[in-house]
Amino acid sequence: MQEGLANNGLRQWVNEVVDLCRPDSVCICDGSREEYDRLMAGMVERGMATPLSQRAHSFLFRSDPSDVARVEDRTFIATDHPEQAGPTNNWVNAGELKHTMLGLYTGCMRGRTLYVIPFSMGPLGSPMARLGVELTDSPYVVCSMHIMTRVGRPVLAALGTNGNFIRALHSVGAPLAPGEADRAWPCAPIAEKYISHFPAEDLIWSYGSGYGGNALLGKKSLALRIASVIAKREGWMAEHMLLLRLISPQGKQYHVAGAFPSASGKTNLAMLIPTLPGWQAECLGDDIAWLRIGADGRLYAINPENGFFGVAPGTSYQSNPAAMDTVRGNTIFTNCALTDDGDVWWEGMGPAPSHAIDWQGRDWRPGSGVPAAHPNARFTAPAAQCPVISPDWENPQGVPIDIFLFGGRSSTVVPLVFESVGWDHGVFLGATASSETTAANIGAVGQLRRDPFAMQPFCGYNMADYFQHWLDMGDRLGSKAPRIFYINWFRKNEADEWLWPGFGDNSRVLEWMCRRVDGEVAARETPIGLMPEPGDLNLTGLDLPADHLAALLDVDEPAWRAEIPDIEAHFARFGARLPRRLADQLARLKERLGDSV
Ligand code: OXD
Ligand code: MN
Repeated sequence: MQEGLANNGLRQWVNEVVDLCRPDSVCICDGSREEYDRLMAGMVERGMATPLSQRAHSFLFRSDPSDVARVEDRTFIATDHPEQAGPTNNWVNAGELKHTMLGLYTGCMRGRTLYVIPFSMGPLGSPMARLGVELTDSPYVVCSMHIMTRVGRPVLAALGTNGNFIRALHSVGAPLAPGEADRAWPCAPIAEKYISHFPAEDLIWSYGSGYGGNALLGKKSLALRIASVIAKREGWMAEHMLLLRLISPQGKQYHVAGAFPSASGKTNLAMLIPTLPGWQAECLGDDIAWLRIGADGRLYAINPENGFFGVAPGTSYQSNPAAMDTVRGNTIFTNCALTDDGDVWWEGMGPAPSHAIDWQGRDWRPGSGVPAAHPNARFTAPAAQCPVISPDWENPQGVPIDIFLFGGRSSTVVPLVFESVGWDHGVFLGATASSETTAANIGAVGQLRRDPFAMQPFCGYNMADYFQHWLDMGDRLGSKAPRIFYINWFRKNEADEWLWPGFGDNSRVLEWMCRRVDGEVAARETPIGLMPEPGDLNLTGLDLPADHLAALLDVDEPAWRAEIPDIEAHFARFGARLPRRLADQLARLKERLGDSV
């Protein structure tokens, strides 16, 4: 009996889970540094974590090779009827899935400790924050949740005796027989992994994986899948978006919320260091935004997270100096390579070491033909350590959004930037966004897929109803709605070279958007939307070949016409549930492209 827990609902739930999962002991997490240090020391002692001598208070973990990324195929939205989950989700009947998972959970924590992690998504006390409790048998999850959310005693205090919270149950799915030695990364085989969501009960059940996106249940499961359902019900928005503040040379602030698919440069853009003289940027969040309409009718956003769970490969002092400084200490690294002098290394970080231990614990040398770090290797680091974090990143009221960005990785067709002609057109751009797939999910990499609003893996209900929710929010926001832009930093030419330098130079494109918001610059009307004239982008100090600029701002009409059947097929998946206003937008695009309707 968990008598130490004052919250009645929590005490009862923990008792039920103890009866089901049969852990050897229960630990109620207080969120203290002492707790973090104790759990880490235990993991080091058991050979699960390696302390890094070159980074203060930092540790390297190597996962099981089957447990390196989110598993979309094993991620479920469980409801009574398939239409509630819609065609973009894996639907399972809620009752049947519970039956299967109860079987798996029975006795699954034998030989382990059950940790009770009370956590808050959003700054405690913010009207937009939500409380949750994760029950897990993984100390790696506890330490990661310390970084990624606000955990422990203050949350228990906020829960009081009868406060509500979202329930999130997690097990690595690897019970230990008496005397059996643990593995460095316990988990269940792929076919037994279940990342399950029961939106009718605001309930999350995750089994068999220790990987962040599957196991840190405050993040994708709560703050996106379950929160998206709550947000629809309550009239706000839970989005897969970075949050960024831009400050002009005159000191004017603009707030940007941007939706991009996993591993497509969101963290780099969130920590942008502008190359445009006089401009500054501050990071407010790199992955998730919760947005609601404020008393003044504008849309306000908070970042519900407390840390960054970023993709390490490709991160360098050139691509993202702020991220590199963020991870200098107090960081958990997963599936990076270990250098001989006790540091981490990954592809794209800088010169390769002459020898390292790769992410699978094997000797590695440059030229060995395999990457030293897994392509989805991650760092988990406190947001407060980011040198460009905004002083307002924990503002309980959030920040007012001026600009929405959608985009993806497209090496062809999609130009550098275009603006929607209005809200409905903007929703159409979000709804038809596409991108090349990355290593953030287990599956094929580099294949083009529609990823509406970058929410394909994260929308907890029928995506057609989610589109309608966007339209409804626009109706409520009216003239105070943010402007919507579509961007693509990833365009290549025939020689497979990037056309746009990206990173800090992306500030040049953002500056054009700020001038559009202020009504300072006209835009060229094209069939796909409003675009800058080449001379409208401030390219001072940038050596961009004229043919690159021309290609970046070109609308290849035949190529866009060729996209239409794919958009039609994408929309057809939603049948009669697709909002009429989006079908109208498609008809107008066809008209503008000179295609018969
Ligand atoms: C992430 C993801 O980890 O989107 O943020 O996969
Ligand atoms: Mn993400």
